Amino acid sequence: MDLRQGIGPRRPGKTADEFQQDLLSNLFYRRGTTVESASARDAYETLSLTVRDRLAERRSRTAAAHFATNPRWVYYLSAEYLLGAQLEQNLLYSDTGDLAAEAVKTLGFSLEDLEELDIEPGLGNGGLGRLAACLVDSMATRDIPAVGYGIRYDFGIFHQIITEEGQTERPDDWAFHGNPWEFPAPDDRQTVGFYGHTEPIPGAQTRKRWVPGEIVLGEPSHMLVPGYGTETVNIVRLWRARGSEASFDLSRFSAGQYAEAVQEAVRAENISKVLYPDDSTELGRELRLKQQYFLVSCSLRDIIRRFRLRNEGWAEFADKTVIQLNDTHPTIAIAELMRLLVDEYELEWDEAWSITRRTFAYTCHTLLPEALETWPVHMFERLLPRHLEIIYLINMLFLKEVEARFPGDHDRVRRMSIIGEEPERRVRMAHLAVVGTEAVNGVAELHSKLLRETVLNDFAELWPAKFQNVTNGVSPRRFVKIANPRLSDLITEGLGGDDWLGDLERLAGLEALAGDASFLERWRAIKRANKVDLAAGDPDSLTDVMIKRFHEYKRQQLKLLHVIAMYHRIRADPSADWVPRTVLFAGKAAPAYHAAKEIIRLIAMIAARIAADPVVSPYLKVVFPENYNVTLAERIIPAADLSEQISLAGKEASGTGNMKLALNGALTIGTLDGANIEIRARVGAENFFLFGMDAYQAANAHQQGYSPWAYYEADGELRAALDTLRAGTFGEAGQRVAASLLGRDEYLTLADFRSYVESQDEVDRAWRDPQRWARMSVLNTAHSGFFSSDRTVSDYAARIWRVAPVPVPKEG
Ligand code: GL2
Repeated sequence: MDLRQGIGPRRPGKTADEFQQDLLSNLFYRRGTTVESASARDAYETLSLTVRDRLAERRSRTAAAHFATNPRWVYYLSAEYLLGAQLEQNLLYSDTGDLAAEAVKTLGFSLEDLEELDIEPGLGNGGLGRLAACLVDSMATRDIPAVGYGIRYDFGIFHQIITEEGQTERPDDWAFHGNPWEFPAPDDRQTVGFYGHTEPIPGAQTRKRWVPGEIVLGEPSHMLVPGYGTETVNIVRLWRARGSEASFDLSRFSAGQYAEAVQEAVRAENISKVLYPDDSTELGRELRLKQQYFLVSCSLRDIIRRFRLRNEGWAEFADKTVIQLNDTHPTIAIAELMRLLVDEYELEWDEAWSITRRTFAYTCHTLLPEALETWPVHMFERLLPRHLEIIYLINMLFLKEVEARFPGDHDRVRRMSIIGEEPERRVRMAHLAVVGTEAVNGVAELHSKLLRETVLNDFAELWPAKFQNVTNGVSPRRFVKIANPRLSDLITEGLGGDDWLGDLERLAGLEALAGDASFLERWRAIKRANKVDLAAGDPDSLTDVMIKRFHEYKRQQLKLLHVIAMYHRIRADPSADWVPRTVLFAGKAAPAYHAAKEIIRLIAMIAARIAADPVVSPYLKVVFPENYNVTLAERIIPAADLSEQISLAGKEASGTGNMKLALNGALTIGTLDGANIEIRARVGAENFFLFGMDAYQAANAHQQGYSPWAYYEADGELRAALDTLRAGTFGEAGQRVAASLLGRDEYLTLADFRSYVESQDEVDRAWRDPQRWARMSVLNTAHSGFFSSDRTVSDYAARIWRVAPVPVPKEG
């Protein structure tokens, strides 16, 4: 007999009265306060709980449906998640926005007041972390049983402050006031070992015993990830490191040695203390490797625990489990699963290896050689001695396979080895990731092609079928509906319904309206209103935005050279009919990346200089809103007219800001890099401002004796811009940037300058015809439906994960 029959929790109601009642109950019984004394924070927390309850009810039905189906699960392992603010999204996904707006009035607050207090968990650096957040959203939206695993960093990506001195960093204590969206799950705590040594087991061949020298606890909590327009609610499970009880030394404390008494616990907790704020390059620090193993070890044990709830034996493990590695950060999972299967569950090596290879898939997010993680063998050996032994064995067997396929090709064997020998012995995580997985994918067509042709070429020759492309995408809910409500309403009206939010290719229907003058007029008015809201500059000026991490390959320097050229042009002829522009930069630089911080300092200098210049400032304004994060992106993107995607071709794996901006009707000026190529192919070459060399030309330039000085000599406008920098007009930062450009100019900025400026002139011409611009803008939105992360997830599901949706039945 089912003991639960007929009983169950009271379900959250659907009416305004019920919502109101629940809000008050939560205020009294969970927050412990009263209407009279409720602060804004009390109201925020209470509202969040009330909304969360509605999602939790769906979560319970989701879990029941998943349990009954026993499907193949997708486990997404990622060191980063940039989830963005939660309240508005959860109101939308639970369809309680109107109820909430009414209900909170009785507490004396508006929804907008409370949204100000919402948390933004900044548990990621940039595109890679935001992609993870969009993918978990879309997995739920497409009813795919999935769990996202990550680390609950105490401090997320730093808070950026911009002054005339450039960027300074402050810690981001994102959950200082608590996080109402989070459920702690202390019962699912895991134990993780580090250091120590290995011992042979008498009679065993490959099995070994690992005796760790340090033990740390991983304590999980989860946040709910609802699907849009569906019943599914998945979770993101985040691990936080804790010392064990034994890590507190009571006798030392009693002896007054307070710091020593807690040092072991502090050491343990440091593992999840901070997100590493470097982007695309590795710091090479032991703590980071520790973080990676911590994430992997906790998550794999949790995955196995979940598997065993429903299955016996290992034969079906790979049929029930796919683990997607988000870049190389969690790649040590391949060695850890082998260790668990061989050492702890006593499987034969070959069987364990077959399971492991069929379980994992790997997404590569870069082409920059310096961003492909490697770890010194000596560090690995100290921290994870058993894993290194396992990697050696994997490597030995793998290299035998290579030798058998390419007899006598010693150079190939050396190139492909998981262990690099020069200049010091290092573990190449990308090689391990390719060897230990069933599928490897890049994140845009060009990126996947270049991976096969360059960095992973040897592997693609050995296993051509393993390599795939899955072009990135973004959530239309967060980046259109929530970020740009005005445009969303117009689109819904134009298309006669809001189905497009769950089926973004429907935006193509807007093409029919691109010739309708009154529609175009409303489209323009919305852009203008969004600019007024952003309040960054004159809403009638062309809002030209470059919003992304600061990295030399992304070439914020190139944009600055254009700004200086405009400055010179305006000064030379102040009475000409200039197109007024507001140039907006936003983004963070890794704290230790000096060249990138120099560029930020230079922007601050140029912005101040132009603002103080009465001749230039009517036409040109440079702004730099500080602390770029998901929330700020949601304000800037709807207001953008022009999207700067100007990386050197062959360097940006995909980009996702490019997609968000095009979806919101910004026109792109860009190179043939990353997903720009696919955007241009869809929106049409005539609605995209292309410039610069292609990836093949760029790859050969330095070899062919590229000389920045030749470009300096040949182009008067470029020379004048660089001379202004060299003269110190924009401070030492300007001098140093100029020196770098005239030194090696690694990212070929000067080579692309003329083509860029010509393309910008084309932008001005298009802008002078508002009707034409609006039409181009509509067509960008209309043809960007492909870039929904729902499509991305469907591609992964069909081609890599081979999983089917599991619909969750509606309530009762
Ligand atoms: C990145 C790439 O640089 C970026 O082009 C891509 O869009 C994202 C998501 O695939 O991944 N790789 C990387 O290490 N970071 C990125 O943003 N940080």
